[in-house]
Amino acid sequence: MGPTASKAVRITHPLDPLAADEVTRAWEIVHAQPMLGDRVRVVFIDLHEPSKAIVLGHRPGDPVDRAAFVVVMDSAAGKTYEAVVSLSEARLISWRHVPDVQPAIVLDEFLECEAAVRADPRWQAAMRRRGVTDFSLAMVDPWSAGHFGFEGEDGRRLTRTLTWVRRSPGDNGYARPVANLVAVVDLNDMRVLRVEDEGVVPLPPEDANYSPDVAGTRTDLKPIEIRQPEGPSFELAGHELRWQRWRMRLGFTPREGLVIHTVTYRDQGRERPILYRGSVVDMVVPYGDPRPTYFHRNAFDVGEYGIGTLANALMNGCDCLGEIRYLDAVVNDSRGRAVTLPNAICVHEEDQGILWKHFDWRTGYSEVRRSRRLVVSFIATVGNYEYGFYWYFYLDGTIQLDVKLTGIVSNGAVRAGEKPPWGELVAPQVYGPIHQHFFNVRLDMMVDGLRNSVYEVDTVADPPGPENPHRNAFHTEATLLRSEGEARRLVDPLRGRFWKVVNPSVRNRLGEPVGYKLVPGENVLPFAAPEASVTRRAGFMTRHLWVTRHDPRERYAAGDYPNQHPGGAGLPTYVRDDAPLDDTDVVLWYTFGAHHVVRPEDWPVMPVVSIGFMLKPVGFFDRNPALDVPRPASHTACADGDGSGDGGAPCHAG
Ligand SMILES: [Cu+2]
Repeated sequence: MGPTASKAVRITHPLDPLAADEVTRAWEIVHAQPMLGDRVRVVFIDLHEPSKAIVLGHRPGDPVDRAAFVVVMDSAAGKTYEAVVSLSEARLISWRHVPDVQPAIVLDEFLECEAAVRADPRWQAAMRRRGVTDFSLAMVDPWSAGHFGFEGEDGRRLTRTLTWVRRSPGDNGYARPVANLVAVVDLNDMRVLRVEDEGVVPLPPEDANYSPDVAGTRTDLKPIEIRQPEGPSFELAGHELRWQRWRMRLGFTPREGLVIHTVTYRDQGRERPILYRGSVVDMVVPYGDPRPTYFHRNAFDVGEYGIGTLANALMNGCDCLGEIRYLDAVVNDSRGRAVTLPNAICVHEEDQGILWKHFDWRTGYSEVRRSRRLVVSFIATVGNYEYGFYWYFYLDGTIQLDVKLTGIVSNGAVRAGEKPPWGELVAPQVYGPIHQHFFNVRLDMMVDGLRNSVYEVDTVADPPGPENPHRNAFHTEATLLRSEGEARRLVDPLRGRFWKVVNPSVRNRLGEPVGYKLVPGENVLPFAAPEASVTRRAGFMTRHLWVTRHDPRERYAAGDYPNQHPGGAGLPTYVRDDAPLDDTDVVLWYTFGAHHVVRPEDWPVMPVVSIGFMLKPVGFFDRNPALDVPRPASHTACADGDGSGDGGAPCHAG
């Protein structure tokens, strides 16, 4: 990855992500600020999103006013600044110093930090004690430092680095964790402050490579081909994506990666809004081992590293089958240059089994339809882990987000015969501590308009009594979440709990307000105590659902600057004013946690684990909106399509 020449892209919509030349121009304007010294690092250059009124009022051909939001560090002064730049007028709109924060760690810092640690004599001595003399084979990962109140750390920009060793330059170095060794680095001075060595543990004996020449290739898997001879059913025009009744815009930011904007579904000639903006706005991975080199592992991969900047170029290996269209993503580097990540966003369609079916066993009449989904995805590599973010749109109005976790588990070395209580062995003398991955997705809803209300719906058993003589009765109870304080909720699968976003002013043909429900998937709560640093810093993970009244300044679940933040920022602060929520512009923030008890089968590369949730229409449509999906090609061969009951064989397509 490197800076690319800026090429002019025609901007047609206020939500188009910044083009390369816009990133360059934004930095040219900010760079001219006299307050900045010579040593600066640009953290994020992002679209400064216009107001909803401007976006929703935009008509094709209207002029587009463009602005960028820039976060920049003066490394020499240890100061962080935020700028808003008008690209249309080529001028600075605002400029402010943000005191006492540490922005995300940028890619250059990764590389410079590794070089600084490798060159440090104290770290070198510790490596020699472990029998390692070729320091070029060491991989030094700059784990975010967290906030533990240690003396001398306040106000410094820090990482706590962990070391692994390759056997040779192409080797998987994560096979050989260096136990008990942490180098604490000041990133502004790019200097190793101290090296903590808790004692030598031998390097694990085995390699963990996974290329075909090591792992072999099975030969009995016959090809599967997905053919779409007439091309895909979607249309991608710039960043606007249309598929079936769906229409949306695709965005991308260096911090969040993929953003889904202005999702609508065309229903009986009406274009009906559902979601104004959706993205994964933060995540955190708390680890359960209390010992040195482990306790501080709680990476906020979105807010502390900028997961968009770490997106894979899918030209170098894509998991999608069929007719694929890609979008490049433009991010910035630490010098303020535009970096184009080729093929960062993948768009394609997938067959998804059966959509609906009924066989009339009296008449032999059968109808069946196949489900298909539109997939919009990107994959990011954060050190040892991969995260794939997959948005799915279905023919029946369902939206789904799946996060796919893969890559290499974070690990440590143990002595032969030793097994720590806080995790599992994955290979001889390699240990994977128990941990969790909490994601938070921000869903700025607009179900048939901006004014919505949110209900929690539980199923409860009726009490015994004359109304319930057979004691079988149960029913749902919907509770309006009246304020931000009330709307801090937990999942409850034993009550069949879901949350429903309705538009009280729009009714379906049955007289009920139209709605979409958030259906939780697998979930869990954190095990770190309320007083633990990570719990304070990632307050969002203590509740599965948060609802806020829309405020354009409230964008990130763990706050604007989670790196080294002492805690309390983000959602716990956003809801402190307990704003009323009924019939207003609401934002849902859903936290979902993957609980990872590491397995030997996760080694050396972990098979994908999926976690996510669905948004499903509930009284949004008057009936199943997918009745008109055409029959599968094989249908007529097996169904008695005329309904005469004269003996067509039942169809088992699928
Ligand atoms: Cu994991």
